[in-house]
Amino acid sequence: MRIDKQIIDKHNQGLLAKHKRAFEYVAQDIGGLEEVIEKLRKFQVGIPSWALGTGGTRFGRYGGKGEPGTLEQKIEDVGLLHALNASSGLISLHIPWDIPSDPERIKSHASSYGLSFDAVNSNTFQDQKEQELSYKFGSLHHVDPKVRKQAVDHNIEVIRHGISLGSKAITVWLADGSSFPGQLNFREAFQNTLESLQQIYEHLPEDWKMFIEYKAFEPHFYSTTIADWGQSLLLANKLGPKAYTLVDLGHHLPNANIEQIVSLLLMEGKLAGFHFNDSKYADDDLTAGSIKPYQLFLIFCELVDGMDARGIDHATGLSWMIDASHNLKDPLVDLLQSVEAIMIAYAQALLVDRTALREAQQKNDVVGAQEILQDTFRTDIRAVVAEARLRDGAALNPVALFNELDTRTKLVGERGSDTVATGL
Ligand code: AFD
Ligand code: MN
Ligand code: MN
Repeated sequence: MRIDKQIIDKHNQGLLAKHKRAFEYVAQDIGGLEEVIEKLRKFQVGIPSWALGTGGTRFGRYGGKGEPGTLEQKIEDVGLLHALNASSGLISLHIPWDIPSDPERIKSHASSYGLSFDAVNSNTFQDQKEQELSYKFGSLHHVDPKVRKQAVDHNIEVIRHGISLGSKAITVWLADGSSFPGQLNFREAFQNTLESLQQIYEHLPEDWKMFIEYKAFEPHFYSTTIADWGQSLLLANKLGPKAYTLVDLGHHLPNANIEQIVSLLLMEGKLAGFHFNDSKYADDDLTAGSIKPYQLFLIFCELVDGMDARGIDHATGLSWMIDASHNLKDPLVDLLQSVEAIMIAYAQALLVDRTALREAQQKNDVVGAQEILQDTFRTDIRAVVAEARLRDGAALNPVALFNELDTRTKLVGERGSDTVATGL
């Protein structure tokens, strides 16, 4: 389903007067908005192919309707998001759920929607039908070298698929861990993982990166072999300059200070980027910014500060992906909400007076520093984010237009109501 430009223009015409009032109201007190808007227009969020369908929990799944059942349809859905918000220009594939049978055709299908391919994701957390050896007791950390080799070969295959689509990174998330004391020798598990990752690393093209994603717990509940940023960074440093640490916001123990982790990984030049989502308790994979928007803002404050300190291009220097899975809302609406929350946090972080903040810090002016951040966070700059969309011919209110067009009904009309997207 493609959205015609004149439909978007008509939607915007109806909202333009109100938008202009809101934008002028913000502009009267805040300078530098043109620079912020240009940065917002360049900033693209990677959409995970596995979030385009209704997710489930271990207690079941309530299937959605008109969901994408093929890679082509997943690309069409991300293209729809991108037409609405001009900020979803990347799709992150998961192999083997998204095998591109004809890469050239898939690439041109994606580019017809203005999309390119973000990191590809390997999967050694599930046994596939034709798989010879099981990952029940792990993959890259497995005690059996034959299982490790099978998992290494899968990751090399994923890199090959990524190369065929123009991707430049592979994300390795391992479910490897243990659920009982004594089950694993921790050092052996770490060493096996490192040696396996080294074998994969050797197959990375020169201009590729490996993102090593950590997760505190789940699916194992006593230990995870890459459980925190320290273990991921240790591996990344041992592997070499193409290996980085990927921060999934839901992968920390409750109340972890993620913005501090982000700041230090940036300092080390080892931050890969993010899997954005939100959570209350664990890897809840909820809409970004829906539970802890202040945390998301503080993370972006560290990002802007750290990227500028290292001269990293905000749009292309790191990988900005969503990783969420939904079972209550329309997945496409939820993704529109997530992208909006990310763009707002980024825009607000760009508007923090960092000179004044530094002065307050140097004077131990706790209240002054706090007020600088809270003041920016409490300033409604949604009109600035909307202005960036408007200038790119996208919708002033993407969710409203998605609903006005009765998009899901149209997708059911095109696909039937029983398609179920593969994925988590
Ligand atoms: C699950 C894992 C992890 C991974 C994602 C896609 O927790 O976040 O990145 O699946 O493989 O959410
Ligand atoms: Mn993730
Ligand atoms: Mn996760």
